[in-house]
Amino acid sequence: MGILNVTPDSFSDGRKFFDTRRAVAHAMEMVRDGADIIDVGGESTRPGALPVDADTETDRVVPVIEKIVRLTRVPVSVDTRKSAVARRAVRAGARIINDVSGLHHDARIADVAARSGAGLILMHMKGTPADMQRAPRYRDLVGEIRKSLAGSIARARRAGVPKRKILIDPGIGFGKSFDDNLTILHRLDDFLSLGCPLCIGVSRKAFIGRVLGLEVPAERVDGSVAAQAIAVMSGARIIRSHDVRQAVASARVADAVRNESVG
Ligand code: HH2
Repeated sequence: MGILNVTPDSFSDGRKFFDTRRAVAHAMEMVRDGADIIDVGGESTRPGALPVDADTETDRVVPVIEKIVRLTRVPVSVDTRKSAVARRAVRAGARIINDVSGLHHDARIADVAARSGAGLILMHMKGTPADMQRAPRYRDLVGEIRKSLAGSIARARRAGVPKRKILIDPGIGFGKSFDDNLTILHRLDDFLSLGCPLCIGVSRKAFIGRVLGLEVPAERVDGSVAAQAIAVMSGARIIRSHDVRQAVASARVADAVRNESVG
């Protein structure tokens, strides 16, 4: 899953694709690099980010989605917490809704997914982007995340989203300490028993910077590739990445090792 942030303030690529033409060109570059999904977002959810209203977010993502779906068959997902944005994005051609709040911000996202037949990624976040990195603490990290994701899955099912349309994501960097992120990666297979394909986003994130002593997100690509290989080896099915060419190579090698077959 290639990341396309149409925002002025995303932590790694803010401003870079804050222009429909450049955003679409980057989407097509990611398709050429092997992306199987393009994830379009119009609101940064980095720690401390300020929320964006639904109209502003819609105006950022809808023109980009409309253009991408005309140019490629590769499915588009919309990275949003808001049902109004999800509804417009799906109407524009998005086939997956990626909700980083796991239906905690706006539960009507599940209705949009149910009615449209879109896939639904339910991510775990403790708190909100504004406060999630203020000393997050867990008594049982993996157990609490699993329980919360099970609750999100149940909510989506009650709204009529079929289980086969639901994916889960433990939410690396969303209300987790650096060590928590490492534990989640180490124990990723503990989430497989929830019965939904696993999506994971480690790309250029701060915990990789901390391990390697790298302040600048764009310098964290090599470290991200290592974490992505570990994630695939542990059973992740979707890798959300800024650097698609590298992520595809690492995923293919890790997948071959996991299956003990060159395919
Ligand atoms: N991470 C980010 C945003 N959306 N969605 C899923 N499913 N999983 C993730 O780990 C995830 C996500 C944050 O990264 P990015 O989009 O690069 O930054 P920003 O939120 O600053 O736009």
